[in-house]
Amino acid sequence: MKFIHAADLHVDSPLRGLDSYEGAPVARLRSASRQALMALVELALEQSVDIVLLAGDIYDGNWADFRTGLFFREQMLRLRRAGILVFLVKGNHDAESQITKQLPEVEGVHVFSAHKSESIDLEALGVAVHGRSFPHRAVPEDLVPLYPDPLPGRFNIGLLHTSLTGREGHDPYAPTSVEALCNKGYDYFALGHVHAREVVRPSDPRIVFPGNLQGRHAKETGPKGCELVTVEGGVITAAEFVPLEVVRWHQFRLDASGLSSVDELARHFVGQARELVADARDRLHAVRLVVHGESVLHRLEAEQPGSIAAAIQAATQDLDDADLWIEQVRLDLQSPLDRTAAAGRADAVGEVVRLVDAIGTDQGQLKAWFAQQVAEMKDLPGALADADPALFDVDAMRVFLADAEATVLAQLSGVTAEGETQ
Ligand SMILES: [Mn+2]
Repeated sequence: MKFIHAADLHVDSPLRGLDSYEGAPVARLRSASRQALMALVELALEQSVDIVLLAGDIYDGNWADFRTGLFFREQMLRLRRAGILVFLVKGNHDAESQITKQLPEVEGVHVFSAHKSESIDLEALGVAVHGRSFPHRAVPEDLVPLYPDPLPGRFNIGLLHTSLTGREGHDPYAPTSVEALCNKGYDYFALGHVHAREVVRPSDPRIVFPGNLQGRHAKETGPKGCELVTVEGGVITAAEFVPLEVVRWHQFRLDASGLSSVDELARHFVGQARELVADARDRLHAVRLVVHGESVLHRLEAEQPGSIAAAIQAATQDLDDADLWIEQVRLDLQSPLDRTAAAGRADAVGEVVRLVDAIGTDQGQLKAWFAQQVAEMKDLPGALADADPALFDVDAMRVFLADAEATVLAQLSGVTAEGETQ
């Protein structure tokens, strides 16, 4: 007996803000959640699995129109025609109260009730599936005690949308503990909700968050996909993760230490980018890049803002053997100045470094300085202009201070012609 376990499909999840990125592959990004579901169906057909389990958040929210539901239904029919059974629970995003539009149900696709937990006994497969859907977006109680007892002589699977004991970045819904799951007496817990894959417990019972099927933004990085599990004689004999995403997100730090020209930067990036895509050439790679390190490129950027991002874009144009899109280039560069030596200098450079040291080592001064800088920026974008400077953490302020120092020093070095090693 073989089954697939997936969760958090978020089909047709809206991707906000894409229009602000020039050259963004908008159509490919928008269709990625559908393409990943189609890839899941193809895997199920190829592997001739018996069951597909979907552990909630199939939809991101109420459908904008019926096309979202019709697309999902069409994919379920492909499974149905191959005799594959589907079991699903609704999660917080697609809770019963959230999805107001309805379509005729598909025979062979079992949607667990939101009002009571149920068990489905599949005698021919030697499997029992237990589950319960979310009635509302917020489910504060532990649902596990309400799940039925295991059926004797069956491989018992619990299908559950839960934050478990809490996971960073995820709202605490249907919280429960590993201990509670273990005490239930099931063989496998097919969990959903947490978008990062996690094998919570490898066996007795096996407890898995498969992660989402397709990353939706730069914070959902790396391979995304489903679990493919084989059970023989009531025992798991194979379990593997199968990547299915069509767009892979990356957050990538490029070390620019010691690089002294945009050509060097471009060459360095091309080498790293080729490695990044090497094990998955057949998909789009979306990259959020942080360029860091001590480099005179900082001075170039201060003199000609946008230089580094443009050099990276240019390098990407040269990469005709990789399907790569740079979502964003962030900078975390330092000027290669010897600050200790500079602090002893009698000139303007020494004065700047001493002033920055004084501000940076006194949190009160640092906060006051930061608030003043923000107040002086008249043309901040709306959301940022309304942000409270007190909410920024001290480390973020220090990065901002170091950036200001480097900018001032870059300008000064043009006047004094010393302090830079170029
Ligand atoms: Mn969820």
